[in-house]
Amino acid sequence: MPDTPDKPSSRRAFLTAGAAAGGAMLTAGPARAGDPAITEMQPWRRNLGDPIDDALYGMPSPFEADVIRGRVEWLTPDAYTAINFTPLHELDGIITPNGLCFQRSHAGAAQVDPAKYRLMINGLVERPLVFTLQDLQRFPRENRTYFLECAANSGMEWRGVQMDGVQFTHGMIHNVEYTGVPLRSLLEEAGVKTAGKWLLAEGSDAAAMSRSIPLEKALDDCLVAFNMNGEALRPEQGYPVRLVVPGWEGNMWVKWLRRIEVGDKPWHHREETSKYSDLMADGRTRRFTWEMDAKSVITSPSPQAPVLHGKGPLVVSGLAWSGRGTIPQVDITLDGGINWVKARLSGPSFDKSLHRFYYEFDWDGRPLLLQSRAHDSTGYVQPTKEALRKLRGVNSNYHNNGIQTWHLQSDGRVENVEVS
Ligand SMILES: Nc1nc2c(c(=O)[nH]1)N[C@H]1C(S)=C(S)[C@@H](COP(=O)(O)O)O[C@H]1N2
Ligand SMILES: [Mo]
Repeated sequence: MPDTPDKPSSRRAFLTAGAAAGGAMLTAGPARAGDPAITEMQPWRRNLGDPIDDALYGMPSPFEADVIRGRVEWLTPDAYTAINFTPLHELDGIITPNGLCFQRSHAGAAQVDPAKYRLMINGLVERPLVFTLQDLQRFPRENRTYFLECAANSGMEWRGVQMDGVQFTHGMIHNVEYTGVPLRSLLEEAGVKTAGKWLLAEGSDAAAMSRSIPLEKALDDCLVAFNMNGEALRPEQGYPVRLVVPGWEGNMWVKWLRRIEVGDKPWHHREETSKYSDLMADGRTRRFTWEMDAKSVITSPSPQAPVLHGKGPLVVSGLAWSGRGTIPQVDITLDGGINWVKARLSGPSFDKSLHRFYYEFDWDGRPLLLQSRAHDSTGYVQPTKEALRKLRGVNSNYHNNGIQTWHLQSDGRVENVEVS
């Protein structure tokens, strides 16, 4: 096994070791005489760049044009009841750029006029209220970074390997800094009656998405959010206002939020009965499985991010998260789960947010079975797919947080596989 990442070799150590071994481990090449990338005058040195007003809303470099959300045509009936996936293999750090956040919508992305936006709170309240967007923005607001994961993320893998990239096995997730008002503040304004124990959150899109949420969660950490990563929500993420339900399945994060009804029991609507419930092997159904269990995945190398540089220093990069807290530890194995070492976490460790991990080592070019395993702050450890199937059978498409295996081949290509 390579050295444990608890004491990762520094860049300097790489270079010294490389020099000792005759340069074999250097990551940088020697200066080659006549390299045209150095000797030739490139157009960007010879000519002026683009006028600064050419991009009043900035776009990525044209060389990054293939870093985009992805569709799986056979997965959903049409382009309105559909999903596209976050290109996790192209990203680093913990924040998902707004233009790359996966979208799951049941009736397309509503285009809501903010001047006509209204949020109603009704039901078991002292004072039924209607808020405009401006009204919401006069409450004290908070900034919080949370992941949103669809309960169906990795659902296509329940019965075995299916998708050939981390974008499609794990890309129904994004991680965003939200600005919003605690739902608690709005409920206090309306005055929840003693009998009020549940909320119905309803969207104003043509799908009229609606979910029951226990009052306890609403009072704890839910946000009525209007900004993502600093700017206004994108239309596909619920502009101008969406509900943020930290750590809980994405379906409950109602977009284009129009109404919150307070009641004394859950409503048992479609998305919490026939959908987003987990059919077990014995025919019974797990319901109200709101919390997202701890999970992790290596984003690079992965099938869409093969190793192109050959053997030598290799950076393994990945993501870990838990709907119940933070991620104090991620383990890595190179041999399909026989030996485990600790990964190196880098970046902020926010509650119910993505965490970024790395593992650096010298790859000798031999085939590897790469896996990552998350531990969360409650002590829970991410299970194998085998253990999950034993517990829950294979009827469900939801809440698959099993350990992912990537087979790194000698030529650098990577395959989605399972080990048993
Ligand atoms: N109003 C409304 N809210 C909605 C949905 C929808 O179709 N309509 N889809 C839900 C589902 S199933 C998920 S997984 C998340 C997806 O959020 P995103 O589009 O920002 O990724 O939004 C949820 N909120
Ligand atoms: Mo979802």
